Amino acid sequence: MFWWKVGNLVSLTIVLSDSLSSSTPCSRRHGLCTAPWKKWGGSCYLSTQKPLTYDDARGACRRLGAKMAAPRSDQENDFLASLAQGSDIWVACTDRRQEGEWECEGSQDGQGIYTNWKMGEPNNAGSEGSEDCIKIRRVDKKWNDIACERMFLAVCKRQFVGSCFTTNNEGRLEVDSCL
Ligand SMILES: [Ca+2]
Ligand SMILES: [Ca+2]
Repeated sequence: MFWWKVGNLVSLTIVLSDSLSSSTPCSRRHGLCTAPWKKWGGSCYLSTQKPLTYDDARGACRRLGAKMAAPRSDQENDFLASLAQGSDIWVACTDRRQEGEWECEGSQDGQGIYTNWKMGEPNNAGSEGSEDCIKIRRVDKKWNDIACERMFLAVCKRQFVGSCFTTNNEGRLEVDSCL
């Protein structure tokens, strides 16, 4: 029985190795998010353990091999809020470079970004003098621009450990899939 199992493992390994050189496009995207990272969409997400300033949160995510998350849809915005467990959280966008021109992690110049501003925001107000970073408000998941020196949780986002492979309708790996 033991050798039978090993034999199957070897043949599976061969199939996977063969597939590495395949250029077949993946029909479905799969991947692994190792605990405690949570899988959503095509990425893995993890909240910081404690509130941090905007820059410290960015650094914390980088040290994890990730980037601070900037949601690109209502669905992703809600998902980030759910990970923060009732806390306010940073959005990886800033208008430090040019007041009023928001640049987000992963966005490219000239492209529109997803936003979810609370009515009346962004207002660049606040007692600190300027508000050049963004938090998601825990009460309604809307955005407010706020001083970058404040401290909130952040959600880090990174790609799957594996990339993708193709499965059939029964969930079985297909021979011509790619990794
Ligand atoms: Ca500002
Ligand atoms: Ca504000």
